[in-house]
Amino acid sequence: ALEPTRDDKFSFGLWTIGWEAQDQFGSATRPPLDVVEAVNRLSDLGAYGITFHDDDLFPFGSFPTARRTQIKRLKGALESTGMVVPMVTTNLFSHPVFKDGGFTSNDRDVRRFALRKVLENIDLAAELGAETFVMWGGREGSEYDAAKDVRGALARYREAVNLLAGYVTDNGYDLRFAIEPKPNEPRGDILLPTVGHALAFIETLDRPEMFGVNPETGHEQMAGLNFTHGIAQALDRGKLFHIDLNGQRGVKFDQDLVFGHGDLQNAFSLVDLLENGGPGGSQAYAGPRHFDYKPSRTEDFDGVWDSAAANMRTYLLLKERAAAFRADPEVKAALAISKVEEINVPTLNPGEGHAELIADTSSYEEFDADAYMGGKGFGFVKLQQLFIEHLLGAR
Ligand code: 3MF
Ligand code: MG
Ligand code: MG
Ligand code: MG
Repeated sequence: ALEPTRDDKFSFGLWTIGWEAQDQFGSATRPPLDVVEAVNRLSDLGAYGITFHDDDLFPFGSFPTARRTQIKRLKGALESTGMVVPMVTTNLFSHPVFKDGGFTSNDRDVRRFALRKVLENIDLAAELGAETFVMWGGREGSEYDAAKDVRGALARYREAVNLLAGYVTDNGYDLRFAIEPKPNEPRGDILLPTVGHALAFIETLDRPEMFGVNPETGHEQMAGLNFTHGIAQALDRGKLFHIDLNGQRGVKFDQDLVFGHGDLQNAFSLVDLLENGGPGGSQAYAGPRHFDYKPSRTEDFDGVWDSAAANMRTYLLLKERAAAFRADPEVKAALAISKVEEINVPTLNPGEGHAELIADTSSYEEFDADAYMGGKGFGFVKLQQLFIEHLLGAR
């Protein structure tokens, strides 16, 4: 069960394993990776999908013939391996033209160019049978408050994505959009910084049903937020369209470590939620388990493939541990003492409104709040210790 199979739906960005490892302070430490090699190696490791930005496949500004050549090579590799492209995304952040953003650049000409680049890429996503179109607005933001009219920028963001949804609808494409929040980096502050911000924005769109989120582990954790909580809130709204799994250790730059190599406890609760958080303990999320990580700059190509395999193995280990946690009678007893399931019992009786609640003197007048002083505790720490022991493989 620790051997990845296609059914596990593991996918990787071409930009992850293909990262040449140039960073703010140093040049590349690895040569480029060809897309055909990437598909073949990932397939051998047990992944089912590969994703990419337009510019990962063919350089910015490529002529149509060069584009077609690369698309053909990718398609050939997909055919020979059985790999799929579940998601496509657009690079609106690398080229100098996007230095102040794409959809929300102060420069209107840039905004129109960005829209055209995305429209072209949507055609490619549809051609390859992708289900999800991710939008990470890494350059949509600012460093200086006076330099960006945030309300105007949000209006332009809305205008842009409304146009894109209309394009998908008019062309009859079977494609949904997933907005990827991030609080900062590369901009000082990025618009739609967290899952919650993105969910609120989606409700303001013309076709909100076509939009969900693509949360990334490290992006929420960079803001000191609980990734599992963010995912749970997205699931609550039926908005978890896609996910970027990786590792992050605390509030600092976007580390993009292997999944589980950051906050391991949060990774465990996340896998438990995805795998067992549906109705009656069923799977809560059926989409790709997509890794958006960076093989560390210290690694050679063996290290790249070891790290790719590590993402999947860690996920499967945590899935196995989560199943054991859920099956343990002691855990079940601890969950009952902690009243974890009682949160699913509505607070009001069937048909009860405020008048009936006020009429129920047992809820207030006769309720003994003081009994909670020194009274029974919730036993959360004992439950947490069981969680840790299962995570450690000690039970
Ligand atoms: C940056 C990211 C992005 C997005 C990608 C997919 C380059 O921190 O996470 O990766 O995931 O653009 O939309
Ligand atoms: Mg990221
Ligand atoms: Mg990241
Ligand atoms: Mg990402």
